Amino acid sequence: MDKRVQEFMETVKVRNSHEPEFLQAVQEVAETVIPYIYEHDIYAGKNILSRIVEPERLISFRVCWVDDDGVIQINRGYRVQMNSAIGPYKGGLRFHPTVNQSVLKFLAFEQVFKNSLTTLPMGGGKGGSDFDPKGKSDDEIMRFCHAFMSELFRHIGHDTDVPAGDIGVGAREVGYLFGMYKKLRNEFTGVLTGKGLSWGGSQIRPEATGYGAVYFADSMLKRKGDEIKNKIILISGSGNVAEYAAEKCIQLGGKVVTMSDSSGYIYDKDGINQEKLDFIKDLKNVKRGRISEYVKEYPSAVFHQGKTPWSEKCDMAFPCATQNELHKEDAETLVKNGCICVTEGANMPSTIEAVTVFHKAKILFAPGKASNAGGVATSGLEMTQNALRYKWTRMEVDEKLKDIMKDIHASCEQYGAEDDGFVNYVKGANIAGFVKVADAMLAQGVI
Ligand code: NDP
Ligand code: 2IT
Repeated sequence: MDKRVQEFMETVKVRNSHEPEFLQAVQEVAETVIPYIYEHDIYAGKNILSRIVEPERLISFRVCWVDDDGVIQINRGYRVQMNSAIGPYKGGLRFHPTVNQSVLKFLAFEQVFKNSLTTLPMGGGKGGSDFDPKGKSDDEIMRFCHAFMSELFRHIGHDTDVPAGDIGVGAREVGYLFGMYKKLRNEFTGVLTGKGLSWGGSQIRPEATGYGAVYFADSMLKRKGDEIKNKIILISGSGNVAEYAAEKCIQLGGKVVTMSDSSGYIYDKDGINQEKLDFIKDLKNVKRGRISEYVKEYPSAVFHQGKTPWSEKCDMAFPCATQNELHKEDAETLVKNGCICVTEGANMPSTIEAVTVFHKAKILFAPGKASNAGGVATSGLEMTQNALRYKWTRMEVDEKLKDIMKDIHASCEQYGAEDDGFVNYVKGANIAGFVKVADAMLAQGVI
């Protein structure tokens, strides 16, 4: 590791020693941004990155609610308001038992760079709870969401901080959260994104992260004169991002052979077509079932319990489940099996060692902060429509999303292209995201 990066990381480690995910996300950015800072005098002596790694505000609160058996449950809620240099804090809420301060700080940190890349005026934030939605009744979900918002409402607002969904938070949860916010504040504003279409939501927001990731992969392939048509594709996850990444791959003629959840993955040698994907959407979003049930409906498919899909042969891979789900050995297997393109739909699904393998092999690799930015970008478009009290058509929003993903790809190329024509998308995304935020911070002074 570069000595300057090492020194910087030592100081960050002292302050955040029990936060491995946060340290991982910071290291990945520091490795590319610190050399850039040293090459550009305007950042000298300003401690910009040291300021960016410190949240502007970190809120932690108790959430009490009563379950269906009348038992009082206690969870922990958080909101990390990381950086507001270029706009109000913006980022999702995650409900998952693994949520803690480290996970939310890593996500909020990534969000700062991602939101900067979208070209829209959004700062970075993230929040959530260690609440586990699995197995909870609809009433319990509602009571939890209402209890969570009964504290969060004090800290957010359409010009202050605008949350949205993430793992465990989809349209249903956003509805309950919005309802309580509206009641407590007595105002109908765009304080959350991912709302339903009839009450302020945007067309394409549910699809945007998955579609956007595929648009980004398409740009990477096109640059090399290639396309998604006929490619064999591995997808992990079967939630919001995975479902719509699969849908767009299918529409563009790709053959998606895997999807997964935390219990394992299904392999369908015939490919998951739109009809099979509709079955998965209904299974996961309406019936709230498990991906293993796919093989009962389609017996030619196989379920691999407790495994991730990366050992299957493919041309392209989209990790769309969670952080650190793709390790060094998985990356080596993917490369050995001929995979030419890995596009992150999830946030930080590949470990630092896995990314090094992709870079050494010089295959196309898109980090989540670039390739999954379509979701928050479309949230930004939802905020604009709410502010205008106006609605764009499905086609209009999709066109804007495509343009934004092309712009993000171009920014990555601008800062990440190497002499031999290879694009280091990690370097490109980090530096392009950093420059906009850092310049705004310099303009605003020491605050
Ligand atoms: P969902 O809750 O809709 O789906 C999550 C999926 O990932 C499920 O299939 C879930 O399986 C699986 N998963 C979750 N945790 C684990 C785990 N620890 N190990 C294995 N599988 C796991 O979430 P999203 O699709 O919204 O989010 C997926 C990823 O995409 C996350 O990294 C999120 O931060 C990122 N992202 C989301 C955006 C959005 O707009 N929603 C935008 C940008 C990024 P199971 O049901 O078994 O838990
Ligand atoms: O990680 C992410 O970018 C999200 N979960 C979406 C955030 C948003 O505000 O739409």
